[in-house]
Amino acid sequence: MRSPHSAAHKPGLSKHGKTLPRVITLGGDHTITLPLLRSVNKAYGPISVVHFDSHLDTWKPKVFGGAPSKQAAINHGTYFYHASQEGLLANDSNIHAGIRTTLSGLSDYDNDGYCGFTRIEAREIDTMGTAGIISAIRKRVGTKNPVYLSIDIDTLDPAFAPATGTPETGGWSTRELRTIIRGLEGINFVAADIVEVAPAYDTNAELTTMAAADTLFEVMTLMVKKGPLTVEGLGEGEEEL
Ligand SMILES: [Mn+2]
Repeated sequence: MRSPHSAAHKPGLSKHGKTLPRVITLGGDHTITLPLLRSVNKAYGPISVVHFDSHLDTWKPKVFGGAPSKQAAINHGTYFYHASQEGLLANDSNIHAGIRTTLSGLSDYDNDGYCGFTRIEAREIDTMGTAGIISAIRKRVGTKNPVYLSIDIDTLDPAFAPATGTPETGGWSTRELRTIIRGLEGINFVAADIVEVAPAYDTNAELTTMAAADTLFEVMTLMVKKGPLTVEGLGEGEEEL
């Protein structure tokens, strides 16, 4: 019988030098990214994150939710703060895209910077265009290092993805998000998630789940086109910064 195709015997990108399979997670509450990053950390060490979201998700527990208990301090607006505190994020090589959240104050952006992130705001698509956004993300994470991709469906405008817990107006269209993700070809995405989809709140036409499924298609296509995460492929197509 033919054994399943695998590149596990080849030298890979992980810190133990193995070629590991990628993991894609679908949800649900964005807090799940914290345990996922902890697992990814065991395999790769500190990792760069490309984060599509309308919110920062780096809030300190006292700012977001009031942290009434130790357990409640970890939630879908604070998990990146905890990830940063736990040393899971690579220094200064993480980026948010699609941001348009209400802020508690300018200190939110300062704190976000301390967690190692820069930001592309949703409205910047009007001046930078999708090409400018793609270029900024590529420059930030490069094509050499392992990268984690986290996509909150609320990156999309509620017109395209209404079924989510914390919708924000003024977001990108499904076409724009798909174009931007397509532009990230060649980046070493070792794992990804697509989260905050709440099918029970969707329209009869199932707009949100359709957008999430097609976003997943784009992410999987990036990974398939890139091929296994072996060391041989490393460095090819590296851009000048
Ligand atoms: Mn989020």
